[in-house]
Amino acid sequence: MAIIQNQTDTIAALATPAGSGAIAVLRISGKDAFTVCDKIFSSAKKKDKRISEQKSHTLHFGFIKSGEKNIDEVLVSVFRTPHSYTGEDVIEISCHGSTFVQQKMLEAIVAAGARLAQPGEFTLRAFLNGKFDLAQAEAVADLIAANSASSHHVAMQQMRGGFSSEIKKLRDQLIHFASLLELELDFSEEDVVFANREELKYLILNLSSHILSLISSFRLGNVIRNGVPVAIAGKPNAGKSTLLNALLNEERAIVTSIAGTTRDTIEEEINIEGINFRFIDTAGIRSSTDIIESIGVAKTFEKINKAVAIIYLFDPKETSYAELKTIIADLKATSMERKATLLPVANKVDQYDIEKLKRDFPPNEIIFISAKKQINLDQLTKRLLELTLGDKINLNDAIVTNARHVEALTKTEEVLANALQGLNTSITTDFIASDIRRALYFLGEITGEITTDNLLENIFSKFCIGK
Ligand SMILES: Nc1nc2c(ncn2[C@@H]2O[C@H](COP(=O)(O)OP(=O)(O)OP(=O)(O)O)[C@@H](O)[C@H]2O)c(=O)[nH]1
Ligand SMILES: [Mg+2]
Repeated sequence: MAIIQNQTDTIAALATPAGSGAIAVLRISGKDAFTVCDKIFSSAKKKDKRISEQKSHTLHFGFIKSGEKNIDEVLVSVFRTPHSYTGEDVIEISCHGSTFVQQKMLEAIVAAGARLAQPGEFTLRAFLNGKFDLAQAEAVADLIAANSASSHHVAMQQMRGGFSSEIKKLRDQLIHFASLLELELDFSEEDVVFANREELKYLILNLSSHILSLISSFRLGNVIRNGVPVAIAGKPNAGKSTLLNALLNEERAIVTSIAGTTRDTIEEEINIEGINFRFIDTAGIRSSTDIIESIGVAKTFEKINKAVAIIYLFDPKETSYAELKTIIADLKATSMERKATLLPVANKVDQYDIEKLKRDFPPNEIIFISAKKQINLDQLTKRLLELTLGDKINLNDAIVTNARHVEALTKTEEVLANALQGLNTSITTDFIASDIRRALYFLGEITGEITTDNLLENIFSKFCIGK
């Protein structure tokens, strides 16, 4: 609960990543930010210059001292409350990026009266000072972690308040009805009806369908935010490692004609049209007396279990269609707890007559490729994109990327369904009012109208220090 307390302290942290670089930035925020800086800063030109007397959004060149000794030549940026990231007085010191300088700077800042910030404490303060709502604050962390065009796009959208305004709209509509219902409860003796039941039903149906579509967007949102793990599985020698290398365009995994070459799993990320796919090459599935290979095969099943998509690669000369169907049914029954998609892919078609293969294997179920000769790999990646994203990808629609938000939306939808059932069975107003109140509560949790220390602690402790 530490970060929720002591919101009046002045805090400091390194804002750039640990390690050496061209420059590093240290950030100080809080009511004493300027006086802390005054104690350790001396201007290069004007000896009596005081940071606390400078205008907001100005830059000052000088030195940071530890006692009488200069630690480094720096640039100090001044942001006055409320026009700063946190909404408080903020100082940012850009210094040279040596780890030694960074350490000495932090020590000097702490000695001058600031304390070290907790993870996410700057953003927590920004939230508490109304700089943005909770969903926007969470998007800051997503933006920092974004590593693909789509995850960047969605995080930016959320940070700018796109998703929040969607939630706010839903909430505002409910608030109107909630207040009418509360009014009815106040006048319950007189048996008056302020909230038109038919309108309320219509509204709830509308909200529910909207919420359900937001919930279903999480599938895409999760993919965008976390990437898609794709396991490449199959018998030994099917060409799994060759496929990984071909997708990567690099000789990453060892390929030999000896069955059982790959023993440990190998994972590599590949960006396909803005989505990060993490391909996992696995040990070929067979029962083996070799201890190392057996552990490898066990790991293969683990990866199959966790993957969102599984490429089952086979050599059509080695595996008949009948056997393939048994293998797939087995995998689905024993090793795929989550609803993953399994793609059967026939490899080594460079060696075979494709027309004949298409008679033996239904071409609408199977993709025919040659990993070695790089034939039809684009068909495979296109299928993967379709499977994981569905056909309509519109990144400008509100997309839920955060598990916490889905949970709150799911709870909202549950209580709304309850309310609707109540309305249909003419249940008393107080029950309906209580459901609507709970729906408002859950929606409020997303944007932070409703918060608890626990919730805040949970969210902000996942941030990095300095953010
Ligand atoms: N002709 C042909 N040979 C291929 C193709 N793909 C893979 N091979 C060959 O098949 C053999 C096995 O390839 P690997 O990629 O090592 O197979 P693997 O599935 O990773 O095998 P394990 O790691 O033992 O499970 C190698 O000799 C490859 O050159 C292909 O598309 N066409
Ligand atoms: Mg291999």
